[in-house]
Amino acid sequence: MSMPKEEGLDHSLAFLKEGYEFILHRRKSFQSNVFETTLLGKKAICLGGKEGAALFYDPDKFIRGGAAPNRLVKTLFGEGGVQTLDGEQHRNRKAMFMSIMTKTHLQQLDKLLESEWEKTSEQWEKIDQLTLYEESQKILMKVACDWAGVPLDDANKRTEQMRCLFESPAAVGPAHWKGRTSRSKAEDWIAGLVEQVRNGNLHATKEGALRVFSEHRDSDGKLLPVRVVAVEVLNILRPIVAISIYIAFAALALHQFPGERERLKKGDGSIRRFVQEVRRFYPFFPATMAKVKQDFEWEGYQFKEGTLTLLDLYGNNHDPHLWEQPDLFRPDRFLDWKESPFDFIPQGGGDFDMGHRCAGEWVTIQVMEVSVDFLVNRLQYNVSEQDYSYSHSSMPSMPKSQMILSDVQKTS
Ligand code: HEM
Ligand code: MYR
Repeated sequence: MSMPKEEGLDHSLAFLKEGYEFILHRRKSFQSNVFETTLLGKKAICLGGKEGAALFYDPDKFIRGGAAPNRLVKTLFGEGGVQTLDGEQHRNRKAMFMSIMTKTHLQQLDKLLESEWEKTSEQWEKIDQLTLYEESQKILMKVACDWAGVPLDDANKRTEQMRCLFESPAAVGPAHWKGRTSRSKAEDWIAGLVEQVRNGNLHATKEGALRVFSEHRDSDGKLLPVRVVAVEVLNILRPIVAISIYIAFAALALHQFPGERERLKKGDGSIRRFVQEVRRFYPFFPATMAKVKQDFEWEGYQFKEGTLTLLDLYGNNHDPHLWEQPDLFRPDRFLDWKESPFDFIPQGGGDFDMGHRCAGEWVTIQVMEVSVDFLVNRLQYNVSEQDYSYSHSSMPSMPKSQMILSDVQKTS
């Protein structure tokens, strides 16, 4: 049987224009969770739905090596990082990441974050207004470095480098190139620290990523190349700073759905539900990519070895077959959510240890919970008229005015 196929030479332009909704639009019009298109001159299969996600995360069917476009590897991912590994190498590397995600280590992160919010928001009382997106990045970078055992040499410069890494993958022209330069500078910085840890000149905390990754051994018992350790430490620092996008969206939701804010303030409904709905509702990571490992057949369709395949992360979070009225912001939907690893997948799906699901999903939820609690219960502020819109095509998306807050006061 032949797969539903979008005719025409190339659909990269439509992808740029329709952005987050590109795959879901076509899933709806083909009435199919699998279809074929052409992106960047190459045949690509798009998958969605719970079954599509389950298939995508079957390691016998798909591999990551060679799947991510160069512009993503050169900015967001880095070369030789966990995102690009398969099989035993991936299992070993992923275990390294998950080993730092213990309950006690996550509690330490919580404490660091709370105290940084405290300190910083005191400073905010002294200024007229601030941009939450930008200011929360400074908080997050400071906390991420403390947690990872990384001495932060120049906070502003390094925070900007992290921001460029996640803002640049889909950008064009200078903004994209700035991302590539930021990567090499940030890698140089961390590589220098890895060398100091290894030769005993820097005593980084025992549980932090810098020390754990510097001392980690692969399945052959060898230390990782210095550059690869740098890439992996950045795979902790960068995404923690990227949570600033979700914090800005959470502040937008608190502003645009004041009833939900009131409920949180009264303790009527958990912060967790609200945070989950922010992660479901707003566009962030559009789709993830893999390649067909070897020829196979699924639901009568042929998947040919080497074919690029995209999983519709945003689309599954907005799939009307999986969510009632998906385009409404309704945190209570999480009260009876059945916890499938394949429907709610803003940070990837499947299994943490065996698959490529985001290693930092718990960190993200926790950081958002602490931050939302602060915004709702610890601060008072005004949100003046500004552009609250956000694009469904520029990636990553964020509220256009980046959430400007004014007259911030701490509540006692
Ligand atoms: C992987 C999203 C935060 C570390 C991923 C993937 C997505 C994602 C979509 C790929 C899933 C796949 O390909 O199957 C996000 C979003 C975040 C976030 C939207 C919000 C800011 C974090 C944080 C950390 C982190 C805070 C670390 C503390 C990682 C790592 C991987 C990953 C190491 C690679 C996992 C692997 O390949 O096995 N993330 N993430 N992420 N994320 Fe996150
Ligand atoms: C991180 O790993 O730093 C967290 C998330 C950053 C997301 C940035 C999204 C950029 C758009 C990627 C385009 C993918 C094309 C399919």
